[in-house]
Amino acid sequence: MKAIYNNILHNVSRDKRQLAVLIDPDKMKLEQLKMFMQKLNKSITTHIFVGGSIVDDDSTEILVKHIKQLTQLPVVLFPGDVTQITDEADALLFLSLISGDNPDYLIGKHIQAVSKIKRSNLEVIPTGYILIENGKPTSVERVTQTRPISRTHVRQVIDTAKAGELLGMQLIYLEAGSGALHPVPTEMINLVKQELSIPVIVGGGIRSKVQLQQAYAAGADVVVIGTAFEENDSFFDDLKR
Ligand code: 1GP
Repeated sequence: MKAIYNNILHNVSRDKRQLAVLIDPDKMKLEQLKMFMQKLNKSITTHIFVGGSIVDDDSTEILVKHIKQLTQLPVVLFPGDVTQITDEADALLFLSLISGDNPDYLIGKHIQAVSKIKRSNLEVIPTGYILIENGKPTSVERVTQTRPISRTHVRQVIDTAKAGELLGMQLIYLEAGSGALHPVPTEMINLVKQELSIPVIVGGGIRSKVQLQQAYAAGADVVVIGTAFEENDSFFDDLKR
């Protein structure tokens, strides 16, 4: 069953713009969740991503259970670590950090995750994860001990994304990092999109409706926003259905 991935493909084929709201279990308090989800449900959000760089052992599972009670939208894990994989979600972005050369994040963590995945009903979506320099260091960089690709090395980003597709990955995620100073450059999104036949996810540092629209116009199939909603959930009001 590939229901969630097939739905993403279907939306891409109809030019439907997709917005994933990223909820970090380390930052979201359960007391706030109900209000947050009410606003989210009235917005153009199509997916909920759950994950973070540093998360306590059980908090992802507890959070996902609560989210599932408050929405019909698909909940997709975007895990910073194996401990964040829970069967309560619908799908898992099985991320390989292909911009870096740390074997743990290219294949090592994945091997550790196998027994957990096999026991679950999660839809697994192999995803090439590419970190792009944004003007300041990010927690992904710190945790994974890898360097992002320079914003000016566009050819390297395109070829990395293409290599991911040729390896069989089903999504490419261009990541500027949570709270990025500068989002992924629109020209870079555009050139990567032209090269690929799989969907492109873009996230990091997108804080306004204008930036969101610019990312879509450049070719992003799914845009991920976390920090802007964490800081001010009235941003959902700008993005009503
Ligand atoms: C981070 O791409 C996501 O992994 C979202 O970034 O928190 O900056 O929106 P922001």
